[in-house]
Amino acid sequence: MKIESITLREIQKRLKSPFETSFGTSHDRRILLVEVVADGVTGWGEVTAGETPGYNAETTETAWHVLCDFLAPASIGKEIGSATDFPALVGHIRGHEMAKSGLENALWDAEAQLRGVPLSNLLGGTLQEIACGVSLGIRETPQSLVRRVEEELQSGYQRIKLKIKPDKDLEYVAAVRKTFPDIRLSVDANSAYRLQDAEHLRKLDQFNLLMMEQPLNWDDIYAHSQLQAQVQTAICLDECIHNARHALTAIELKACRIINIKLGRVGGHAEAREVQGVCRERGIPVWCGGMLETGIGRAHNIAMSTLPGFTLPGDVSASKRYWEEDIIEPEVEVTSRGTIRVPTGVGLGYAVRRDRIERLTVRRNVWSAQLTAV
Ligand code: OSB
Ligand code: MG
Repeated sequence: MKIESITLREIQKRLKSPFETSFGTSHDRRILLVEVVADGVTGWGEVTAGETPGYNAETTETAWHVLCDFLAPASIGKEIGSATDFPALVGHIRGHEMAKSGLENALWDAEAQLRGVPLSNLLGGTLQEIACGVSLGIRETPQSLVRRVEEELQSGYQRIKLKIKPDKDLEYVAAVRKTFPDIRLSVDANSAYRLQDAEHLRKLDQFNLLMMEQPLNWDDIYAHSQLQAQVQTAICLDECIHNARHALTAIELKACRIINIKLGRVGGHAEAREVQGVCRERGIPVWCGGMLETGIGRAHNIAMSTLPGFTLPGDVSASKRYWEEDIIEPEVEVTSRGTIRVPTGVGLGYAVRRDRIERLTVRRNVWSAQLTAV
C-alpha cells in the first residue's frame, strides 16, 4: 500500500446534550478526521482526543501539531505491506496515541477496501452482532439520573455505566440500584479518587456492580493493585492502559480484573488487538470504550468489538444519542435487544457523508506524495 495522500481536517460539532465527567463537561466537540488515499482507495479515521487534557495528555490541538509536524511527514509517500506496518513507521514518535490512531485506522479502512472485506474481517473479528451499553454523565440529582437510566433500558441497552466523582457517587448509585435491582450496572470515576479513599470506595461493594472503572490516578497501576486487594468490586482500568505492556503489568500486579480498550488510547487497531490478545490469554474480559465519537470513530469501534476477547457490552451506542445528524450513512442504530449489527459492506461498512463533513470543517491540511520525495 502506498500512502498517496493524507487530508487532515478539524470539524466542530455540538453534542445533543452536555456530557459531564469528574474531569469536566464536554459540549462543543472539536474533532480531527484523517482521510488517506492508498493505492487509489480512500480510508477514514477519527482522532478521539478531547478539547482539554482532562482525560489524557492529548488534546485536539496537540494531535493537530503532532499529525502535521511529525506523523504525516513520516508517512506520506511511504510504501507499507499492510496497516500492521504503520506502528513501526512512526515508532520513533513517543506517545500521542490518539493522533497516531487517527491515521493508522484510516489505513486499516483503506486496506479492508483494497482487499474487498469488511474491516471486522480484516481484524480477525468473529461476531456478527455486538452487545451495547451506555455511559451516563453526572446529573444534577439522583432522580434525574434514574429517569435517564429508565429511558436507556427501554431502548434495550444491556449495561448502564454511571459517571461518578466525590459527593456525586453513593447517593446516585444507591438510587439507581434501588429502582433497578437486577440490571448490569457499573461506575466510572475517571481518576477522581485516591488510595486513601479505599474505605469510601468499599461502600460501592454493596451495590453488586459489574465493575468500577479507573477510580485512581490516570498513570498509577500500582495504586490500583493496592485498591483491588481492598474492594470486592472488580476494578476496570481505562486511562492507565496505553499498550499491551501496560495491560500485562496491570494483570500481573492484579491491579484490575477487567480492561476497557479504546482505539485512540492505545494507538490504533494493531495495538488494540495486542491488548485484547494479552487479556484473552489470561482470562481478563475486555470491552470497547467510547470517546463521544462521530460515526467514523464509532464504525471503527464496532469493527474492533467483533474480536473474540470482547465479551462484555461496550460503550458503543446509537449515533442519535450524541448527534442531531451523524456524518455517516446509515447512522449507527441499536436493536431492541441492545445490540448493533456489524455491517457487512467492505471497509467501515458505512458511507461517509463528505458533504456534511465539508460544512463542518474549520481547517484542513493536505499532504500529497507527488509533491514529496519518497
Ligand atoms: O472514561 O469512558 C470514559 C467520554 C469521554 C472521556 C472518557 C470517557 C467517556 C465516556 C463516554 O464514558 C463513552 C461514550 O462515548 O459514550
Ligand atoms: Mg472510562
